[in-house]
Amino acid sequence: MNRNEQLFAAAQQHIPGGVNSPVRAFGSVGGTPRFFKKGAGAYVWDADDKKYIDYVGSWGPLILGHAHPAVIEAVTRTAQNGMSFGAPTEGEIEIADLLCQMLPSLEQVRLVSSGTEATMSAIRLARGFTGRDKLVKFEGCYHGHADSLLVKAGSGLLTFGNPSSAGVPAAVAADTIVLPYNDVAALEELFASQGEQIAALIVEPIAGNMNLIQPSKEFVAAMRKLTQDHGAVLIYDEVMTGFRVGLQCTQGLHGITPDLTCLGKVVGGGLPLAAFGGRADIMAKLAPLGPVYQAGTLSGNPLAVAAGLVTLQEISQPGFFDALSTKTKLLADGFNAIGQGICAQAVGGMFGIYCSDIIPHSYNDVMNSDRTRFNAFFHAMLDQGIYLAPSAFEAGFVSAAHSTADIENTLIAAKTVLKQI
Ligand code: KE4
Repeated sequence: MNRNEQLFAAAQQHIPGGVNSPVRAFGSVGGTPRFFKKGAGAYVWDADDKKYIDYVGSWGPLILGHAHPAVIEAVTRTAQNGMSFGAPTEGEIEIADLLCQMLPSLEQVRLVSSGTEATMSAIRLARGFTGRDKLVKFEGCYHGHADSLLVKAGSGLLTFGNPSSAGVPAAVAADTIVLPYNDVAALEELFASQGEQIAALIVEPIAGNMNLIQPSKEFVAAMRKLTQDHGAVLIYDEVMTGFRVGLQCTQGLHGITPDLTCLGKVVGGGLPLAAFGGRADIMAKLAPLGPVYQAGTLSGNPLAVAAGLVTLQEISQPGFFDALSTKTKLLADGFNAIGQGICAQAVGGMFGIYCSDIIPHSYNDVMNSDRTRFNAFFHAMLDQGIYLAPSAFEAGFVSAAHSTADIENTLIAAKTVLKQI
């Protein structure tokens, strides 16, 4: 047994499936998950000292790359003065002001510790604000693991073929209405019949949890118009796309002002920090001001705030996203040039690779991709020292630390393996 195999066996002794988040378990691609012991820039090293070019980046947060010196310095310096107070700190004001300055739709923002907390809280807030119960989500979208969202969800649920989780009471699931992503007619029909009962529509404005799927312009416009017309809250779940696809997130690309936005991943720079925010009149319903309760022991944690502040400042530097987008597009274009049953697309610093002849536009398109070929491709690339997301239903991420040479070496590896599998 190599070290990864030894550790995986040991991990399963007291950790269910040997992992603390299911998608890490290599369940759909098979084989032994890699236990990483070091990350630096674009690279990670596993327990057997094998080096990889990393295109997962902790599932999106590490837009600067692993162990960025400025992030490490800020976290280390902050830790010298204490880890957590359970009381307000100045840093929380600084990052709240910065987020509201960077994202015009944010009039107020509340910090939490995970994307799940952000979406769960935003939905409760929308229900409290409207006095309604119904929630609209889309098949294949994943918004974290709060009960009302584990209905036909993406990410690990889709990866393991059980899009609706056990343990969610039927009464809870009954208030969640699931529609096909990019289906304008279905959206119009629903709002025509139930619009006045709908508290909120939550969407991944660019989907990344059924692999990367882009919305049509019509779909984007319909979501905003229909929620506006019927008094429902439009929640943009930008936990993955926030400050990943561009400096003003997907809402900036779409020219849409959502009522609430959920953020995570990049905003914490690799530490547990997420956020939800938006219209002041809605946020005013939150405790301690209003009747909607939401809380967290480590919310606004000083170390996570320090990591997030440095990350947001670094990505705000002139040219950051031009350089990141150029490298990510170089990767996608390179995969498309290779062909061999693979195609790809890029948006800002995220990309999708599909074992398909077409770029998917819907959940069904993704489900028709060749998962067997993807799994073979994943392992062949792993052997070549390229770490892709261990699922055909996940997006990939490039960091500022990836060099053009890294991208070119990745494409050389892909060209080699695609001839062999
Ligand atoms: P967390 O609770 O995992 O911080 O965030 C949940 C979440 C919410 N919304 C979107 C759009 C998300 O992508 C996520 C989490 N993404 C997955 C990867 N696709 C996290 C990885 C994992 O589950 O281990």
